[in-house]
Amino acid sequence: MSSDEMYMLYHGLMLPTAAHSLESLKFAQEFTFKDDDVLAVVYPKSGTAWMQEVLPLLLNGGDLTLIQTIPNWDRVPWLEETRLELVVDKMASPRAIVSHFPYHLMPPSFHTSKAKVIYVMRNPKDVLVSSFYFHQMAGFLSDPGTFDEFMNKFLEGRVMLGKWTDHLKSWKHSELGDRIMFITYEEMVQDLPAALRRMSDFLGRDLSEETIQKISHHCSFKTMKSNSMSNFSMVPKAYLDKDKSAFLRKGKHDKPVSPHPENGLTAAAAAAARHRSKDGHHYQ
Ligand code: PPS
Repeated sequence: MSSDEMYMLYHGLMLPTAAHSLESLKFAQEFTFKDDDVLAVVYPKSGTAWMQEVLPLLLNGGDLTLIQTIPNWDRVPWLEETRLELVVDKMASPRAIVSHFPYHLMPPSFHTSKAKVIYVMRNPKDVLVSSFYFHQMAGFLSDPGTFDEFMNKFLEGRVMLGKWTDHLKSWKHSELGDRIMFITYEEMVQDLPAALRRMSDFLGRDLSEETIQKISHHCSFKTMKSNSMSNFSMVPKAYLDKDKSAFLRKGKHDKPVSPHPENGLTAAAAAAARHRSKDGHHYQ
């Protein structure tokens, strides 16, 4: 596939054609949100797969059935991607859905529903590094080039789903009020049980400490890495080449960063520069 064929432009955003089509985008625009749906919005490489593990467990009292029997892309599908149309009729309520979309691309029914939103932010330096490795392993994404080249593309927003800052700013929307909760990837890494408690409170779930600990165990990096329904091991090598990188690669963070978009971007550039060795080939 040539790099021209790898992406489509949708409202100015680059989307990989491997997972998006005109039909899937139309389906997303016509999608009917229900009041008890839960939407996790995550800029790419910021914890989407993690939320695909967390949400079914939080919404089902720690029941492991979904995470052990259904691949993450079908158990918590992306709003904008092709799988949603194929699985939506089989999804039991309360449904969990993920999206990489900015706020202004949400369908009309999202605005009239009471569906709750959890927005996951990650230190953009780590997003950049994670994305760089992901572009090396993903046969359906363009070659990232050198780290410097990729960093420039990332900072200018010439990457899938556009600029990190634009994405975050779009969701800092006053219309959302208390329908939205912001959480950081770093918070989840530092104290997952506390992050799970905060999310379960937001979602109105009354979970015992035992259940929180159970969910935390099943959502740990180590457990997810060995769950074939969550580690992308079923994806053919032509799409994700695990010899080049793992999907669950490091699962760490550098240090907490201010969620303020401008601060975050400056931190991204500075920290990325720190992590480049002199030959430009050794990254975190
Ligand atoms: S994607 O392709 O946009 O859907 O990627 P996404 O799932 O958003 O992000 C992938 C990164 O999330 C890390 N991850 C985790 N970190 C810690 N704990 C758990 N349980 C976990 N699950 C996923 C994953 O390792 C990727 O980060 P990096 O830094 O590359 O390891």
